[in-house]
Order: sequence, then C-alpha cells, then structure tokens
Amino acid sequence: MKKKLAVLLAGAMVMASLVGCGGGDAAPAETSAPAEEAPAADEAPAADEAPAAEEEAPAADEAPAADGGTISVGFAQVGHESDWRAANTQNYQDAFSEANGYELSFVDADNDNAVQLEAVRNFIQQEMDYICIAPIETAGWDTVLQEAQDAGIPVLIVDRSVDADPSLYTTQLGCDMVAEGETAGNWLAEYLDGAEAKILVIEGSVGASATLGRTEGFNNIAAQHSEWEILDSQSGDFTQAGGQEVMESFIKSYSDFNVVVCQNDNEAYGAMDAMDAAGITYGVDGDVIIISFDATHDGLQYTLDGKINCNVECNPLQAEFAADVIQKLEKGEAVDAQTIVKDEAFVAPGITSQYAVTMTQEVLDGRAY
Ligand code: GZL
Ligand code: ZN
Repeated sequence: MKKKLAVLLAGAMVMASLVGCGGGDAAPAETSAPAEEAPAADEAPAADEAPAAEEEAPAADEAPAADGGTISVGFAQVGHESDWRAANTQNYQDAFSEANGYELSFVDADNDNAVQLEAVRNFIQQEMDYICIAPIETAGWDTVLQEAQDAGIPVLIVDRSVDADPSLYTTQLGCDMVAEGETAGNWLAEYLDGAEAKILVIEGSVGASATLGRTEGFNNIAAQHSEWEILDSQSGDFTQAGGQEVMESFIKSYSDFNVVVCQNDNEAYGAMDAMDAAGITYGVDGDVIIISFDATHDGLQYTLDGKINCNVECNPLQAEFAADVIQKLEKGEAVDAQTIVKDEAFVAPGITSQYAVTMTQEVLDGRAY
C-alpha cells in the first residue's frame, strides 16, 4: 500500500511535468545507456519510511517484504523470435534481479497478441508496482492501458511503441526505427552512387513498430531515387525461418534483383541460406547487396566477413533505462515521456561511409552483445 500511494503521487507529477512542457510533447531525451543505475540495496526505498496511513493493518501475508524495498515489475516480452530479443530479455533479467531490489514477473508472449494482453491483465490483477510492455503490435492497447492506469500501476512501453493516447502510459523507450530505416537508405544511396537498384525487402513482424518504422524510413529515402525500384516487400516475422521462406519465394518470382533489405539479422541468415541454395552470390564480392538490422554479434561477424554489406544497429541493452525510470518514480521524481536509445550502423571492410563504422575485429570484440 505504501508503494502504491507513492507511485500514484509520482504519476501525478509525471502528468504535471508533461503538461508543464506543452502537454506531452516534451522533446525526447537523446541518451545512451545510463551507467548501471539499478539501485544498490541501500538505494531502494528506505524500509523505515513511515508507511502511508492505512484504513486497516495489512493482513499478515500482505505485510510489505522484510526489506520493504522489493519492487515488483511485470514484463510482457514480445517473444523469443530473434537473437536481438534474447539479448534484450537477458538484459532485463539481469537488471531487474532480486539482488537489485526487484521481483520480476516475466512473460514471453511468443509473438501472440492475445497472450501478451492476458499477461498484462494478470499483472494488474497481481497488483504489480510497475508493468513493462514490449508490444508485439502497435494497435489494440488503449483498453488495457486504461485498466492499468485505473489500477494506479505505471506502465513503461519498452523497445517498441504503441498507437495509444500517451497519457495512458508513463514513458516510452527504445530505438528510433524510422531513423534506422533512413540510415539504411542513405547508406545504400552512398554505396550505389547513382547506380540502379532492384530491391527486395524482407519485413519484420506485421504491425510491429520496428517493421513500420524501418519500412517508412527506408521508403523515405527510396522516394528520392527514381533509379531504385522496390520489387516486393513481405514479412519474414523477424525469424530465420521466415527470412528463408520469403527469400525462396522471391527467388522464384524475381531474377534481376541486386539488393535485399532484411529487417533483422535472423531474417538475413535465412535469406543467405536461400541464396546459397540457389547459387546466388551476395555481400561485397557477390551480385546481391545485403542490408540487415540489429547488429547482433553474429550479424556483425557476417558483416566483418563481407557477407552483409551494411548492418544497422538497434541496441537491445535497454533495461537500465527502464530501471532508471522506475527509480525516479519511486523517489517521486518526474521522468521523460520518451527516451530514444542511440544506435549506429556498421559496414563491411573495404567500405567507408559517412553513415556507418567500417567493421574490424576490434569493433566486433568490443561489442557488448
Ligand atoms: C527492435 C526489435 C526488433 C528487432 C528484432 O527494437 O523490436 O524485434 O529488430 C526483434 O530482432 O524481433
Ligand atoms: Zn539516386
């Protein structure tokens, strides 16, 4: 009960600070991952804080945890579709550990919207202190976000974004997917230098903000190049199997393509398998340019090996941002309505670019995931 009251007050402050700077259009904070700010035990809310006045003493089993500081967090994760997702999940489990003062309830929604919505409703029932949602799709969130708000539980929208009234959730944090798509397009224009392009796109999961953003960003640049033609664009669902399946169907339908844009590394691995099977060469020494997203370790190994020409990063190590928001709310401090996680891009050896870092073994060895 103590925590709930404190959070309610903080929530009010968040709304106040948003209204103060123009009603929620606070410029998003550009930031890179904060130093590990998860609270040391002594930073968690002091157990000796006078508990808020309560109508009745909590039943024995409702007494706050012995240390008084454990913060319960429900996390409804997209699924386990990609290496990026695995790194993101591990990062949350590491950051929201018991040692850091948290009790994490984690649900892997396996890319199923109904499962994800049910997980959030269960978190509300269980009266979590906070709920984090990495939304599979942007649509369909208003009702359950209203339910969480009515229950006084702050919601953090993480990794991806939702098509919902921003006043229904406390903050959104993640990468700028449109910018990632534009980086890919700008790099391609620089690399082609006016040459023609016949482009196939293997999109991410249908309705995901990562898919919508990367597609929009890339198309913003493609629209500037009449010498480019996007032959087709299909969803590979961010998986290797999906990437292979879509690439196999593309190979059956198109014979003159010279660029394949894969909206994540796992789709790129599947596309490479399909092109290998069809005897199609790719990469810096091949006939087909591959652009990928995520810049996971294996994706950057392929980039270092010259198999992927350009790999646009989306940093999965975002849990520290979420912990930072929760710690601020615990202290009744205002939080940013949006935090954009910075990312960069990488290109194969031999390529120099104003938009990307040229891969070397040291760059690969220095990666955190
Ligand atoms: C991007 C993230 C995407 C990754 C995929 O922030 O939502 O989802 O690009 C993952 O690997 O499936
Ligand atoms: Zn052009």
